Amino acid sequence: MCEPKLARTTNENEMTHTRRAFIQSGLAMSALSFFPKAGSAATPEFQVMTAQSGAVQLAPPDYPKTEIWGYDGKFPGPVIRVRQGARLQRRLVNKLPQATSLHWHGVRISNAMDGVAGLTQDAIPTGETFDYDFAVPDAGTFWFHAHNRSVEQVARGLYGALIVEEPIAPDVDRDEVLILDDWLLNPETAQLDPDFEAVHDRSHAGRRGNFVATNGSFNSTLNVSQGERMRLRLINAANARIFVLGLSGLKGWVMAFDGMPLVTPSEISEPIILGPGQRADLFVDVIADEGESAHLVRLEDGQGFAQTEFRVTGTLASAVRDVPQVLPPNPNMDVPGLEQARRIRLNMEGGAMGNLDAAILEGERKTFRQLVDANQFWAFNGTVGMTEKPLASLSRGETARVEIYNDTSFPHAMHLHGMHFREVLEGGEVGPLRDTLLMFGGETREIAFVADNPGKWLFHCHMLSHAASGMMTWLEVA
Ligand SMILES: [Cu+2]
Repeated sequence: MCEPKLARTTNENEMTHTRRAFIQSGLAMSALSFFPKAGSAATPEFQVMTAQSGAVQLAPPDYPKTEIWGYDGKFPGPVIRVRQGARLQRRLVNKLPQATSLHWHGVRISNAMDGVAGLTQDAIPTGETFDYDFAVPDAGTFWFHAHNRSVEQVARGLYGALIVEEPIAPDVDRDEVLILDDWLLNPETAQLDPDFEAVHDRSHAGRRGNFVATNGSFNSTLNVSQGERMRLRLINAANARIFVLGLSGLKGWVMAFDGMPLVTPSEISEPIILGPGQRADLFVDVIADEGESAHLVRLEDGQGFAQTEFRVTGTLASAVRDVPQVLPPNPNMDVPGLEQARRIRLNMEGGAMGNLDAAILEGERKTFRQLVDANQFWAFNGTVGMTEKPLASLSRGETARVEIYNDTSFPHAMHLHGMHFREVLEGGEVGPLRDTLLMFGGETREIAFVADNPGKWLFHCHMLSHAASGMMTWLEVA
């Protein structure tokens, strides 16, 4: 696909949220709270969000618009910003031609609001609504996306960023949400490839796009000043693409992964790898000179591509700034009790070039050849897809350790709903608190978490073609 210059489109995602604007909006909100609206104790009025089709100019202007599905028909979807601890209420109206549901990825939410069709709620039929209503316990970068026929609905654009603000705004000059995605577009028509169940995608690395974008823009560009400190909220919303990212003209620190602050900011000296569903919060200082450009660089096949360009059009401060203060921790970030923890084993099997000879599909043993005929390719512990019984039934408050063996030839991004986990590293150390673990072929890794959130929690590969063809299980906490 050719790449002529496309004028930068403005959208909600590219709005600058300065420290001053944030403080002002905070003041306005606290002033308002002295004057409650009459009748506010009555049935809450949910803000409506409508899942519907739309058309956006994704490809360069000489191509037609791309038909998408989006929240309120838009892409990128709305950026929802709320304060930590706030209650979030949205009435989802389904105007899609198929049933849907809405998952709040990474939010340690009550189970009934988790939005997993078939596990925590029924899919919302066309023309119907569902009220999502929950408190947001953690500050950080989260996102929301469809969770029924995800492999199609997320690929069509049904997602958006959920930003939960810390009580005291961190010391940055601006705050930018950068949603990274790839689209599989027909190079003639710029329309989405409608084969969401392609055998090759399901059996190999998932549905990968030929058109990579940030916030829906293939030439995402922001004007910045030298010396500016930006918070970049990176969200990998792709069905299967692993983003490997570097910086040029920027000095940066990773402040948080998957919404959860790191204990110490880690200066970025090597590429940041984000699997599908994963997020990273970076603080970056613009060090490129005025008149030059800095970049968020996508590294691929030994080459660098501009994922987002930062044009340096002014100078804010020439002095080098101090290492940023850590972000305040969220509640309940510890994972104690590793020694006595319940041990669970998860073998990931299948796929092309794999070792799976046979597995259980819908209660019956099938050969790999029979699985292929059913367009199913992956198994967890010898079973394809969801089972009647959970992978484990945990007591509330219990610590669990899951040892995961990726006995396949492909990477997988394992996402646990409802609770974050820490990786158990060699020597008993633990890694950062996360909700999605990217695992490469042949690896054995172990995660640990406190089962403190009751309910039925999905545990699946976030490469959505893999989830649709076998890589899904669940845990019960009671
Ligand atoms: Cu996978």
